[in-house]
Amino acid sequence: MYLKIVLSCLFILFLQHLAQVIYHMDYHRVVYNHLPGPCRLVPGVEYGSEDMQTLSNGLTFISSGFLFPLLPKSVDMYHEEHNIRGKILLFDFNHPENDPVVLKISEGFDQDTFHPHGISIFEDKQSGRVTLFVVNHPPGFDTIEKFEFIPEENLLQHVKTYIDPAIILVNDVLAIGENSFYFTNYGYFRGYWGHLMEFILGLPFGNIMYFDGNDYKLASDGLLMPNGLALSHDGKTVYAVCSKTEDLKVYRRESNNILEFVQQVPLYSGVDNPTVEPKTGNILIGAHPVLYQAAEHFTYPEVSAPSQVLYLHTNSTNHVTFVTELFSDAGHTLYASTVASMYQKKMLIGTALQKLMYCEVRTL
Ligand SMILES: *[C@@H]1O[C@H](CO)[C@@H](O)[C@H](O)[C@H]1NC(C)=O
Ligand SMILES: CC(=O)N[C@H]1CO[C@H](CO)[C@@H](O)[C@@H]1O
Repeated sequence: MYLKIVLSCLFILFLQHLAQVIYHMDYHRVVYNHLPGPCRLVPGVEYGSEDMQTLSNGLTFISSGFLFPLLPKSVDMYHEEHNIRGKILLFDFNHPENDPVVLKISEGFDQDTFHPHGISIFEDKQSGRVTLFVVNHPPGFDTIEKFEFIPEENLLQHVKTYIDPAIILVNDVLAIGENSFYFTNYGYFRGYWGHLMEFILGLPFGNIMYFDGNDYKLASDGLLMPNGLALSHDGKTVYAVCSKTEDLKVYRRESNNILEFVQQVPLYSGVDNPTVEPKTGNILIGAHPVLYQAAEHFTYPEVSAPSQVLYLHTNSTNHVTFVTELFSDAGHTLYASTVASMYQKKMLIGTALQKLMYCEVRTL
């Protein structure tokens, strides 16, 4: 009798969880199209523009050639078939008619195993020096690479590779100084099945770590698939996007760089990578509004999936006050947007495995 009750309860719990997982896949969602102004695809970018960041002068660094340990073999094959190489592109918002330039990388750095993912830039206001941190997924383990940008030669001078047991399954990096950064560990398991278990059971094994130049320390933990990171202009607030819980979390940086949770902004969409707009401090997020289509796209990159860009208005204390949908594409032109960056009412929208779009923003 008791056994029956316990078993029924477990069964009901299981059903409830299953319903949640199915709901999360967005089979019920419909996406319509709208643009913020004239938009066009940027020539020359066919195989990914996964993460990007715009400097105060409008120069924008874009990572391309994304490959993630958790992606299925079919994506490796897609890479091989199209001879996709990891690279960093440079786009100039002051001359949007010019196509992005592929930055050269200094000799000695292994470009064959370069699979860039999240990127972040530290701009030294005094010296003007630009330091670029890039999450890399060479076979078997993750690293964070540090480069110095040499503008006269369009060159990235490789400076250092960070390898550590704390760098587990990294998604994004957030530069704080020339030698310090935050980064997200997306989860604990690097294998397909381990990760599937984390996803289905909702195990919060993700975290945000801080590196101070010498040591790695935990800045925030118990997170469900923390993804992209961004920093407010005053440097006091860190924004983190969690894909699984479909929200943006706002954290205050304590003096010891531990992150104190401040606000949770539910977004009800498969949100991906945030960027902060140089002038206003408002946040742009690329998102996957329909998860089951995104999942199919991340298995077979030629299959379309909808795109969405959300614009989060912030107030002077870096709280999010309201959200505008800037761009929506049911999957006709741009497949599976992951990130967007804006500069003086012009916007770039990136994708993990496909094209790059440029828009003029006239609706804000
Ligand atoms: C910003 O918004 C938050 C949340 O709505 C609010 O608590 C805070 O007081 C606001 N700050 C200012 C300066 O208005
Ligand atoms: C830097 C970063 O957070 N990248 C994320 C952006 O989008 C892709 C595609 O879904 C994610 O897998 C990345 O983790």
